[in-house]
Amino acid sequence: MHSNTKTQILRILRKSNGYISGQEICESLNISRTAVWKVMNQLKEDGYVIEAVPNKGYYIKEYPDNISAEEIMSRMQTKVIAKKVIYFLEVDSTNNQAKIIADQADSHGTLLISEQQKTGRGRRGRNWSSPAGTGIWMSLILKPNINPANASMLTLVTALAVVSGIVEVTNLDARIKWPNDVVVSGKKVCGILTEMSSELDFINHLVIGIGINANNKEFPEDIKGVATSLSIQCGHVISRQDLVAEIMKRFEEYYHIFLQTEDLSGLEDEYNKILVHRNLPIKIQNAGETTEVYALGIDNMGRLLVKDSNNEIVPILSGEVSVRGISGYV
Ligand code: BTX
Repeated sequence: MHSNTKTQILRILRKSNGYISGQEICESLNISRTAVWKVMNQLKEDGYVIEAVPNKGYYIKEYPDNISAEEIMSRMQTKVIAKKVIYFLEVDSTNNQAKIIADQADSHGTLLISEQQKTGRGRRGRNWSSPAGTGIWMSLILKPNINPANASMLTLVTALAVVSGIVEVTNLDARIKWPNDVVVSGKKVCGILTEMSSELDFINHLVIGIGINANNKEFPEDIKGVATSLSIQCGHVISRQDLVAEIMKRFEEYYHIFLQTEDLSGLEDEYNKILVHRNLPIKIQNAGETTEVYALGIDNMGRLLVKDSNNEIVPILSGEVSVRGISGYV
């Protein structure tokens, strides 16, 4: 059975308000009754609770906690982003897998997602804890026709999409720790790792890796102090499917706005509203030196504008420094 059929049937079932007959599904997809019946059986095996009532048809009563390619694709109403989804039960790193297929002609917008990463990576060789069945470990392939020098701003665009998605799905007060950590209650719920293959003036591809602690109940000793999950913060399990779909939808909107100017002119206000350090004193660490400054907000190039002890406004480039609140991680 082609996975497209499964995606289409899921989409039809989700859209129909109540029961939909096998006949209607056959007609709208131009497939046989047997094909529909086969997909229904597969869906049941995947954990969907489907009611089949004679003369009425099919109805999905319960959705499993499933982030399969078909489940995510059947939810997407985007034009390009995450129209194609590749799902893994286990992988080294979704960023690694994305890089392997990124040079294929039609890979732009493809989303790779895994239940577990064996060697999930953070920035600069750091480790990203990615246990099975709890989080959202995913990578998006993009091939933007922009100046490579502007590509790092897409990490900020992604952080904005993640926060908007989290707020929509959970109502939590999620914020951005510049440039690209997403925090709730002062602890990290999401990290973003953007990797690029480019020539001086041309981007071959970008891979944006997004790791979200969705339903983690606990964390390894070494990150307990800085990490939290959305479910810990909400007090209930959250739907990973809803969150992935919402983030991809937001990302497509923001990406479009970014491309119009190739900078953050159209997004900086929204970003600054959810910046955790805005108008607060912070410490910046650069090459072993720590300075206390006052964070103002980002500019249209994604630089953090800070006021130094001489009351001068200085732009800070991401990658250059590590930002810390006066008392700890945030
Ligand atoms: P980062 O370098 O900002 O953060 C890494 C640091 O965060 C680690 O050194 C550790 O202290 C802490 N940490 C590790 N795991 C977690 C966690 N689950 N929650 C909170 N804090 C943690 C951030 O790098 C970029 C992370 C990107 C992860 C995605 S997942 C999909 C894709 N594939 C992949 O290998 N990486 C990306």
